[in-house]
Amino acid sequence: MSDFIDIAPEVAEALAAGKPVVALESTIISHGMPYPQNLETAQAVEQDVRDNGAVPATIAVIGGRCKIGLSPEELEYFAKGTDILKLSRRDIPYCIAKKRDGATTVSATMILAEKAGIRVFATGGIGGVHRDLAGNFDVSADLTELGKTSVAVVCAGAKAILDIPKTLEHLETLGVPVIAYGTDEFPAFYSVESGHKAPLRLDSPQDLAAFLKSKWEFGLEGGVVIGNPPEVDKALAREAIEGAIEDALADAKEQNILGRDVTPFLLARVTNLTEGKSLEANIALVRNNARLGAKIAVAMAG
Ligand code: PSU
Ligand code: MN
Repeated sequence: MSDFIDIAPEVAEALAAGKPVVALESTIISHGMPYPQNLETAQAVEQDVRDNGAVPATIAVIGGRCKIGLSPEELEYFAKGTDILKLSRRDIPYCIAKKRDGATTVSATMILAEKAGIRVFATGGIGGVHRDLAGNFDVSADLTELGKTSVAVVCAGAKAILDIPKTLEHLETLGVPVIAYGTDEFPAFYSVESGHKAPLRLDSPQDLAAFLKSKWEFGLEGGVVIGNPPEVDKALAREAIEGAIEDALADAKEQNILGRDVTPFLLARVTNLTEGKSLEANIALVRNNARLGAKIAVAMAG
């Protein structure tokens, strides 16, 4: 294993024994949710993975060391941190060289999961093509990573703040399979429906596991997006959230928020505008994805 990576003992043992492991990201904790909800969510998500038969491996960089699996103390340290870098692929070497703390986004988590031998990763929603693409040229590094790194990302679709059809088009160009789980529609993060059909549909963790094995055993490298709709009673109606999203986007433009700051700004602003309702939905969907991720990892190990 690489000199830059520390694998937690429990994770290393599970991997060596071919037991199911699910990777979890850390940007959700440091930049996606406020304290203390971020810590409570990170702990609950790990428990959800365990309850469904897999070992959780939360991924982050601490003091320049890439950690696959965090101790309870490390998780708490991370959730309380105020000087944590947000890492996509481009930022990893800086964080290592400067011995900084860094939270891994979907792209960075996929890279580290693949290096550790973890194939299934659960998160909230992937990044994608931002709205007003012509005005800002903002396309998440998550998409490029999905095009080349062989990890399945279980998510509630792409974040609702994005341009969903353009995100789906870009994933098609990159050769990334996008599968809706148990539904025809690509989910829209807070909401069950996006108004856009997913290119593929599968209905069981076993079918998803068979799909992943076929892709990778055939030598087709790259990621897979598994769009898991949020639970109906915990999801928000699209019409209910769209107003808050549009207001948050207008605020970001007015305050000239750019680059890596855009997504954390929008998520926090939407939470504010919905008086916490969007945060509640976000927590529920991350947990829902962790449960499905564990079931897929179990099916792959079987
Ligand atoms: N899912 C959530 N909350 C988040 C994210 C995902 O529920 O904060 C993070 C992921 O780390 C994802 C990132 O990679 O948002 C996208 O950031 P950007 O748009 O800057 O690429
Ligand atoms: Mn961006």
